[in-house]
Order: sequence, then structure tokens, then C-alpha cells
Amino acid sequence: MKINRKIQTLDEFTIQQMRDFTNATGELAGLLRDIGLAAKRVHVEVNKAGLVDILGDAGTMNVQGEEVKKLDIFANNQFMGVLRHGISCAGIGSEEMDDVEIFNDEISNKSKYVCLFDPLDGSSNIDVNVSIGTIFSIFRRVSELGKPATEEDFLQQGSKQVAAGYVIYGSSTMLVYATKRGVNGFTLDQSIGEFTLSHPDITCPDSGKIYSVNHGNFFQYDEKIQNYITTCQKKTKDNGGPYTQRYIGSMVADVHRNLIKGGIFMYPGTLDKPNGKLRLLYECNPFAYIMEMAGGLATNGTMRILDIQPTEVHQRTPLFIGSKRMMEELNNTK
Ligand code: AHM
Ligand code: MG
Repeated sequence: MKINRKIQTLDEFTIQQMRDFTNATGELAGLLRDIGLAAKRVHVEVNKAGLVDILGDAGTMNVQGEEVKKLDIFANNQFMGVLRHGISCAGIGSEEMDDVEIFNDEISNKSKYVCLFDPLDGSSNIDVNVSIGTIFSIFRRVSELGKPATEEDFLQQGSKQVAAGYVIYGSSTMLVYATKRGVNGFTLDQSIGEFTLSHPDITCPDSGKIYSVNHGNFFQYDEKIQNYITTCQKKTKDNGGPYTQRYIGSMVADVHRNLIKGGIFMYPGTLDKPNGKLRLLYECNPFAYIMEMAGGLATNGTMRILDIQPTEVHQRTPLFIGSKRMMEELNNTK
């Protein structure tokens, strides 16, 4: 029988990578498999969202004072469930939970890793059939193995991430993850129910023509950002333009597109919210890590996102992320 060796599943890929490291225990591969499993369950639910009573608000507010949608809760429970029952994770932090959840059982206490999640990002888009996503960040614990994980394990600089990734529930469902060995994308093949390698070695083009920002907030941004946006609008074919403005309002979809095509995504601070909206630990850090591994850059306007020392799990930060040359032009704007 002829076997198509070109198809490589997420599990095969992570195990293959592990074989190249003699010290690898397989825990990270296990963790990514667990995340992939939860993502498939969320994919199924997202795809039948209109058919069952899972659309709409759950009627509670999350810790950030935002409305929690039912699918948010479902997704949170799926990721929490697979990781709690798996053997590779000592605890998780999530946008949907006030505090980090330390698993604290005999197996979990021996696990090397902790994870942070935005289980369902772009939730305002759920009800209107627009792409949404899951974002995750993985750290090696700094606390003693054999004992319960601590909050310190979660409050590490983004540069210490061991892996980071996202799942996009879009026209197809894709899981993209980065380690220091690169960025790879896997598309869910629904006929076999497996994520299969479709985008090996993703690199972000050095320059692009897309800028993504919420224009509705334009007069809330500081002068430098307004000037950069105006620069984007004035681009012509003589200086790398014209640019196009694309903003879905689902960070996963916006940054995924810019990562593949080249572009810049901005969520600046505003007069009302100087730290912007996006959360450092489970939105900005993972994307900053992925973008840097793909050759791009990510800052908060003054410093590299990955160098920020977190002080609390749900802290926010302005975010500027994308193609290297576009980020440099933003940094050089007065
Ligand atoms: P969420 O985690 O509550 O879904 O919010 C995060 C989302 C991002 O995906 C997106 O980039 C941003 O909020 C859009 O915000 P805005 O509508 O203010 O432009
Ligand atoms: Mg979010």
C-alpha cells in the first residue's frame, strides 16, 4: 500500500522534533497534543454555534468587567479540562478566571510547565460569524518540581516562553505554534480529525502593505500614533504603498493575516485607557514571541513586549506588532 508520507500530523511533528533532542521528555509534545485536542472540541462547537443554544451572553461578567459569552465558558472548560487531566501541566491562567488555577495533585506537581490562555479571543465576533481564536503561552516553571506551581511561574518575562501559539477558527481551523526552533502552522483536516502541517517554517515578510488599527479611536491616540497612521494613509506606489487598512476586531485573525502577508497591527493606549485593551500574558506575549520567531517585531511603544516584567496576571499593555521594516518606520515616527 502506498502511504502518503507528505502528510504530517501535529503529533507526528512534535514527536519528530523531540527525537532531535536527547534530553526531551515528551512533556511539551504532550502539552501541545492536549491543546490540539481541546481546540478540536472548540472547533466543533464553534461550527455548530448557530444550531444550539450556545450563542450569546452567559449573563455574567469576567474579571475584566466584560460580558462573558457562552462559548467563552465552553472553551475555557475544554482547555482547563484537558490540561488538568493530562500529565504535562502544573496549572493554568486564563482570561476567564480571576486567579491562576494550580492543579496541585501528585502528577501535576511533577509537571514542568504552566500555561496561560485566552480561550476564546474576539468574543464580540462570535454571534456574527466572524473568525475567532484561542491564544496560549507556555512557560517552564521556576518553582520547585514536586511541589505545587506558584504565581511566580506565570509572572515571567515573555522572552522566557518555551512555546506560544494560537488557534484560528476561520474559513478553516488552524493551529500555529512557535518554539525557538521556528513557527509552524497546522490546518485541521476534518476528514481525519487531525491538525496537519500546512504552513512549515512561517516567516513574516520584512515589509507589507496592511495596517490594522481601530480607527474609531483615532483621536484618542497620542500624536505619534496619529502621525504614523497618517503616514500609512499617504503611502503611494513610489514609497512602498499604497497601504490597505484591515481590522477585523479579532486579534488572532488580524495578526495571523499580517504574519502571513506582512503588515502591522496596533492596539495603542487611549486617553481613557493608557494601557490599551490587550492583556500582556495571554494575548501580547504569545503573539510577540511568535512574531519575533517569524522575523518580525513587537513593542509596547517604548520597549520590547518580551522584556516586560509582569506584575499581575491580567495586566494590559499597548501593542504594536508586525513586519520589521514597518515597525521600524513606526519607531522612527515623531
Ligand atoms: P476579547 O479578549 O474580549 O475578545 O478582546 C480582545 C479583542 C482582540 O481580539 C481585538 O484585537 C480587540 O479586542 C478589538 O478591540 P476593539 O473593538 O476595541 O478594537
Ligand atoms: Mg482576548
